Amino acid sequence: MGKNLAQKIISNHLVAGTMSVGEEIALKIDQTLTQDATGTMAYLQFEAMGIPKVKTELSVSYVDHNTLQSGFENADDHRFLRTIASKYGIYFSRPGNGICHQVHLERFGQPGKTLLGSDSHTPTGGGIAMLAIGAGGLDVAAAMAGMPFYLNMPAVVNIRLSGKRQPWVSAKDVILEVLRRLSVKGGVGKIMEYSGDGVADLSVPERATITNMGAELGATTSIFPSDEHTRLFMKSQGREKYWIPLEADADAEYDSVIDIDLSTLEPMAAKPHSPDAVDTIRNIGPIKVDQVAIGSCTNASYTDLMRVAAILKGKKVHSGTDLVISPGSRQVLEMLARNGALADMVSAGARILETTCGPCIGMGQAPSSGSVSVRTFNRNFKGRSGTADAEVYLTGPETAAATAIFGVLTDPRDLGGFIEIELPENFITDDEMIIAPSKEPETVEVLRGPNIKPLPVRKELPETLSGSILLKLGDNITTDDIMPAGAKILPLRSNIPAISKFVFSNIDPSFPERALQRGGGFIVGGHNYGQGSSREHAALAPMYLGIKAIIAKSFARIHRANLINFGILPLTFVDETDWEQIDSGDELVIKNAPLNLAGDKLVIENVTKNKMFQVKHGLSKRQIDIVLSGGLLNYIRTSVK
Ligand code: MIC
Ligand code: SF4
Repeated sequence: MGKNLAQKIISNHLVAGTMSVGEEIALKIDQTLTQDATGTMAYLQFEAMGIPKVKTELSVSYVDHNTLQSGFENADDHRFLRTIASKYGIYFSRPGNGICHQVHLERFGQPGKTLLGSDSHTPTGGGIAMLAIGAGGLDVAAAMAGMPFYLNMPAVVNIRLSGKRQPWVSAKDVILEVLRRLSVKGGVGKIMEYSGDGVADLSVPERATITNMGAELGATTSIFPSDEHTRLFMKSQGREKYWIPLEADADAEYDSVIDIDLSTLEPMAAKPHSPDAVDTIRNIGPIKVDQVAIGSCTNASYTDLMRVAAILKGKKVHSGTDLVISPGSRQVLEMLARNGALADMVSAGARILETTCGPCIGMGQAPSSGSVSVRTFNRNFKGRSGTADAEVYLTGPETAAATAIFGVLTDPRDLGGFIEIELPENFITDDEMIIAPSKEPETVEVLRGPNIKPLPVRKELPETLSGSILLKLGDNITTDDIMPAGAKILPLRSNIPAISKFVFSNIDPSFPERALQRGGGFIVGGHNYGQGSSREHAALAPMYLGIKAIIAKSFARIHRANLINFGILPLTFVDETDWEQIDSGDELVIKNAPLNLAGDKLVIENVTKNKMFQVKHGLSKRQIDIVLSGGLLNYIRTSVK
């Protein structure tokens, strides 16, 4: 039997396990990427592993998230990242060079390789047939140290594309259609593999929009074949020598199939406050829009912004609407500057921002109170924009540009004749803003600012786990709920004692103090605990506060892995009705925890209620050893060297 594309790359990188769905497998990782908001921790962790140089083929450290320098913290982090990269064999993409996923696609990605990134949108690389996966920073640090990446073998879903899109229908509409059909949980434990005649209708940047936003399905990753489009893209980046053709075998099998006829799609938007609340622009209607933001790792490629510039050319942004544009990379911005498209944007009244994440992660450009913001981004969770009562819609760049001109949500088909944009034959490929690692690493001093605090490390798992339930929560708690982001809190990503003061700050501001006073304890959650971003601070900061276990109905993939990595037990109820029987403040005891982990169930005594209940841990032997050691870092230090 033939293999599908995902199986081909997985089998080429398989270090342990077999490719049966759900089984734990280990993959060799060829390349890693980090961004600054998760990178400082990842490199502190790598440093603590005591390995002199990264063992990957390529590791790149990007600065793109924390670029508002309203205090010394972010600038200090940039300096730390630059020096530690130089010392340990890592390439450093300077602030201003662009958003990690965009730059990696342009300058480093290679079809057929594995990429592990400390950011949930790492699957962008699937646009050029990489197996690109998002993970917590510690998993990325372990990969840099040469260890394989462990995950459960995902099911592979074949999304068969047929036909051609109508004029003004964008790649964003394709992924919005997938989200509409499958929902934000529809991709959990799955790889979305695109195939069919319709693939030829999509350029590489368009494919990257689709694989990028596959993260919003909860998918492990998404991938397109490597074909003539891929070759031309690699060639235009001066990297044709890394191109290989790659596609599924003709007789490949898939776990399931979804058919999409591209010719039936029309311009769409995800409505507030979820990327799967999708409807057509026509159905939503011409609602008044106060702000339009174009950019992010989803929709800020050269072709995206060229089309935006062409729409804006000779027009003015509506008097009641603000337009902000953040190009995805310095390459994109320089191309636009040199060919005049940037002038068309500026002349139309667009506010041009840095080539960073910017408004997407709440680093500036928060909308006004109660207003409507149309964004070309990938997430519209409530409050993520920085304004709790803003209504954020996610659209393609054409809809966003048309909306900026008319001041109301506008279907780009109303603009008239379609504007064709060709990929240039050659991009400007100047990598001077990417600093190669030092040839004399022993001479490099790692510079740490006062906000960069040593990494807290947990002790071995004790015999008895006891404490009170500090917080009881319902379903779908996001990592933004656990460890909020935004311009105020993000600068503390390298300072766990300081950032831990904000754990659950939007839900229960007294949580951190209570946890510290009581010497830690337990958290109770509902289904899908920890959905959203890959930020490991949502595990690391609770660990610092002494959290011993999370008892929930179910967990999101990356967050569960992060909890294990930091020695926090992720436990699920055997009988979900027990959730109702326990309350905040109840005293719990788990006796003989290390010994009992050998079985698949643990007994928890609720001392307050004088009752017992059972929980499962679902940990593999390797994960049990990690938890027993007090986390992955201790495990690596003691067992791998
Ligand atoms: C995001 O889009 O939420 C982020 C910021 O890129 C996160 C990473 C982080 O929290 O640092 C992600 O998606 O992983
Ligand atoms: Fe940056 Fe937004 Fe992309 Fe996250 S989703 S990497 S914050 S642009």
